[in-house]
Amino acid sequence: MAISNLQVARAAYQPKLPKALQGPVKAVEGAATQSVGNQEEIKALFPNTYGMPVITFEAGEKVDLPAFNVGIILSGGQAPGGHNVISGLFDGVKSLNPENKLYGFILGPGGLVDHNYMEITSELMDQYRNTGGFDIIGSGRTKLEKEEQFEKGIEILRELGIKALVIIGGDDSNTNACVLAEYYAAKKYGVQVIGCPKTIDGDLKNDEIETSFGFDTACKTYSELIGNIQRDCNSARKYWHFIKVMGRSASHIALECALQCQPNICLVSEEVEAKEQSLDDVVTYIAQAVANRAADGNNFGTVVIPEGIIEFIPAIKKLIAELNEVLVDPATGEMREFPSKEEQVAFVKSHIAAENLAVLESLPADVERQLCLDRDPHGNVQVSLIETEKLLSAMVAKKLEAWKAEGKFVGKFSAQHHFFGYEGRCAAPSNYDADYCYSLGYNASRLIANGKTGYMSIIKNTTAPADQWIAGGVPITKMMNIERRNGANKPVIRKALVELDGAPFKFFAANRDVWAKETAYVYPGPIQYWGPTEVCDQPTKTLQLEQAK
Ligand code: FBP
Repeated sequence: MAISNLQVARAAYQPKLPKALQGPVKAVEGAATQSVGNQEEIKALFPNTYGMPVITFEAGEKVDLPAFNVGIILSGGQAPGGHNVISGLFDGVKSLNPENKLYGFILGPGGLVDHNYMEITSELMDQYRNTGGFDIIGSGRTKLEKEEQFEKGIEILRELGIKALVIIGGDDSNTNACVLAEYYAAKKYGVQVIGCPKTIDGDLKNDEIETSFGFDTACKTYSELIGNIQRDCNSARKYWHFIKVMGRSASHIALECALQCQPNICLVSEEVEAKEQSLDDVVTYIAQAVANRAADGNNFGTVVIPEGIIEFIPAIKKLIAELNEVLVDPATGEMREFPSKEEQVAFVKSHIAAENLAVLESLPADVERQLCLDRDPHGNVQVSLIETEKLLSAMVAKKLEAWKAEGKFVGKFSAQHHFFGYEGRCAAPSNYDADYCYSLGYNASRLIANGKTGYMSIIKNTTAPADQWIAGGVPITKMMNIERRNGANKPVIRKALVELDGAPFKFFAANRDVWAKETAYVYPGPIQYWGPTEVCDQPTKTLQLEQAK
């Protein structure tokens, strides 16, 4: 494989570990835990993995363990640092016993079910250290939820002598990891399941998980691009740039990019929902900012849009909830199948309430169609396929035309559109993600060695230098509640949305009016790997504001 000079130099980088993981560990157990909601139901569904304590690792005595093998799965969307979780796990497992082997299941959870795997050897691992992407074994979105899948899984796990399976994923994949852990524990199959918190969306976080890995690098990559656009925008002074950024539900990415770049406008879906804004309210807000800047002679600007915003506009959210019910066959609990997309749209339209149909038909044809079509395997609308940035800019243009006729707008409006998602998901991990991910993986080996199952690997205190980071594990059931999914009530990990009373949003809200009117752009530039620590090793603004004492 041909490799770049940067990759050669990065391969030599030794990621940092928390002090407790630099030698043998002992597990210190906290008090019994409870799920964040629906305690009785979650406890009944997870009798073997409910209520376990949070674990913290401290320096301990070396224990000699017999050799064992471990399996690893990358699940869902790519996130920078996935290879470092694997290298951390690889090094951790080998440090326990050099005879231990690590097997990767190919292309996500489907690899476990289909018995598609490869051994991760030291030669292979060395080619991927500190690189972006999930290409070492590939990822996939197959949902692990059925008994027959679990049984197919145990066949290959036994054949390969695998004692523990590590699943790297977001909230949906870790929910499945927990169901699998419970199933194998109930059946006394002797296979442990450990999760690792991944997603660029940043919405897998809570009291125990500070941030999901990949969020840091992805946001820095998008912020570099947004900063470059802002320079261009401020140089030519003739365009409004509508920039959609990934984040299927939560607006953490949009908010972090706004904190880094200070665009004229950043929409936050959670605020749109809380204020019960309509699509027209959102459009009016943007158009007003355009008009205000035009009045100062500034016919240019930037608008950052979270990709999930469409789902947070209350009328559309209600519509999607009904569409989700209608798309599922109640007899099987599975998505209905249709001979063609046209028939699917027609079926859906004839089965929803008149009020929701009116909302659906008020939307542009391509958005209408996307909302009626298939969900991803976890039941999510594929918002990355909806061109919200074009929808909003067209609506803003129309409003400004009307205002022009009324004499309320005296400028020019010309728009450019961008969607930043796939550009950042496989970026080479920042130093933060390189260290954080390696630590998460290494730590997972210690959870395995301590016999834990149904836990997620956690690393805390990450705004401090790495040797002060705290390593441990949190029972996945602690993060769960019951939510409606695919037409049924399901136990799921509660997604972390942007908190409107949290420090990151408050900081943004306190400054955004100035950023809207003035040209207060910040140009963060590319991620740096070598150089002053204030340039190379800073965590996200979100984390810094959340952890500011
Ligand atoms: P995960 O939650 O699996 O990490 O994926 C998140 C995400 O990157 C979203 O931001 C985006 O909407 C989605 O994946 C796109 O999915 P796909 O890669 O299947 O197009």
